[in-house]
This record gives sequence, C-alpha cells and structure tokens, in this order.
Amino acid sequence: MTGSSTAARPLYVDLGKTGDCPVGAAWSVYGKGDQLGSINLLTPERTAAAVQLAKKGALFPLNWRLELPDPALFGRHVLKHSIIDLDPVGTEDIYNQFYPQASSQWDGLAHIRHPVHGFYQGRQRSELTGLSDTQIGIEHWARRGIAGRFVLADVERHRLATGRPIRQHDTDPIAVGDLDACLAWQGVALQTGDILLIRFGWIAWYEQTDSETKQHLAASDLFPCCGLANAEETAAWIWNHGLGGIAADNPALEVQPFDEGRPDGFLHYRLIPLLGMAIGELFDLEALAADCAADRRYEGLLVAAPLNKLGGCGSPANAIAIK
Ligand code: UVW
Repeated sequence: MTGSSTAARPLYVDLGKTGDCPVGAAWSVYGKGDQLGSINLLTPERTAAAVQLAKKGALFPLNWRLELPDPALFGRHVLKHSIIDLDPVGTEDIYNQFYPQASSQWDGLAHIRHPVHGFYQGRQRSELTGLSDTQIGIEHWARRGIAGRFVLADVERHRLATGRPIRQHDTDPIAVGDLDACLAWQGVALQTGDILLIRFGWIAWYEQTDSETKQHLAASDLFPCCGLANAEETAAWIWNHGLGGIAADNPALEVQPFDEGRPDGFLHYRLIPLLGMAIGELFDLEALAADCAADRRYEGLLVAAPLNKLGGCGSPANAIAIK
C-alpha cells in the first residue's frame, strides 16, 4: 500500500482541485504510484470487523459458471475446456479461449483507459507490459486479497415491492435515489470500506430467457440493459460513501447502451481510471439475495481471490459471501 487509507477523505466535489490530477480523479488520495485504488480501504480493522458479521456460517459462492453467459458478450468467447488423460494416474484440465472477464469478474485498474486522461494514476498503455515492470495489474489485488463487509442492495426486490419492476432488457437507469431507497427499505446503512453488491435480477432474467434473445445480446455490444445510471451523481455517491468495491449481477454494472466515444458517455471512465474503483460484474447474487430476504440481514463478510496474474486487466470473481 502506498498511501493512507484512514486519513480524512476528500469529498467527490473536491477531487482534483489540488495536486496534479484531473478533476474527478482520486489519484492523490492513496498516494502517487498507488496500485490498489479503492481496495486500500479494506484495512485490517475493517476486515476484522467484517469477520464478526459471519454469524451463521452460511456460504454463498457468487461465481456464475465460467461458461456463462453463452454465447459470450462483448465479442468474447465461451471458455473451451478439455480434460486430458494423465495415464495411468488420472486427468487434468486445459482451458483454451479463456477470457477471465467473460463471466463473474473483477474489472482491474488496467481494464479501462479514460479517453483524455489515460489509465488510473495517468498510466499509459506502454506501462501495462504484463512483465515485471507492469503497472496497476490485478496481481496487486491478488496478493493483498479482498476481504471486507458486504452490503447487498436488492434493487430488483425493492422495485418490485414498490410497484416499479425493473425492465431488465431495456435502458432502465437506476439512480442513486433508488439505491438510497432500497437500502432504507432493507434497514441497512453503508460504512466506509464496504463492498456494495447490487442485485438488478439480470442473471435470473438471463437464465430464463430464450436462446434467440441470448444470441441477440451476444451479437450486439449496444444491447439495452438495466444498470446504474451513467451520471456524475452516481460516481459522487459511490465515492462519498467510501466504497471499497462495487459489484452487480448485470454485464456492465452501468446501464446500457453506453457511449465509449464520449468521456461522459461511460460511467466506467469515471469509476476505474479516475476513482480507482474495484468493480465487479455478473456476480451471481441469487442465493444470497434469497437468504437476505428471508432473514432481513443484508450484510456479511465478502472474500475474493482474484487471479495472481502479473499485469492482468481483470479476473474471475472467485468471490464468496459469508453470513
Ligand atoms: C464493460 O466494460 C462494459 O464490460 P467489461 O467489464 O465486461 O469489459
């Protein structure tokens, strides 16, 4: 860790007002040259407190099958798996066409480049080498480990209960007011360092949809989909709550379609290169959400082990929630 995680954090509105980073960027908050971004907020004290929330020993693996969605989205391909014989002792696997971000995943800090300001901390593509000198790779999260308090916001259940069902296969932007209302309805408050898990109900929708729709999603990068509203207000809300990470069960966390051609057309630009946020996508939150609805307890311990891959841009989620 290169910077302080417990010093008073600036408000979003003050980011980039001093120092040599762009407006809306948190590059000086965790120290120059930082490699961890929001994961800095998962301090030993916060992790130890989160461990206390694992009260009933119920485990909820949040990893969708590696081969889902099928067909894969955003031009990726479905993992090919072969089992080869190790005669006479047994077998082993070979994975081909493995896109670590095709299924439940973390977007690493090297995943997204801001069109004007470059990667997190102003890094350039030439610094993402995948070699020993590589910068902001997923190995930094892997070597530290991810463990902290999670809060689930079951936006799909809340919207249903309040007569405004989410339109999964439509451009249905979820505003911060919806998040606030959902958390208040559930009776849970966010704390600094939390990993917010947002259930839109997209995976449940996807699993019951027909194969023609699945083919259509895979064929178009611009398919409509519910998700967080693409607005500066969303980034400000996430930053000001001091989230250590934010993950959802839809393909891009944010509403689709987005417009990668404009700096303000893609929420990812504000969150990853500017704020250094750890973002998760396609987390399977179905069983966890059912349990939270049953016992009305929407918090617990989240642990995740991204792949220890030098210079990796992302990783399968490898995440488990424990209550
Ligand atoms: C987007 O960036 C939209 O998705 P992914 O993180 O899967 O690349």
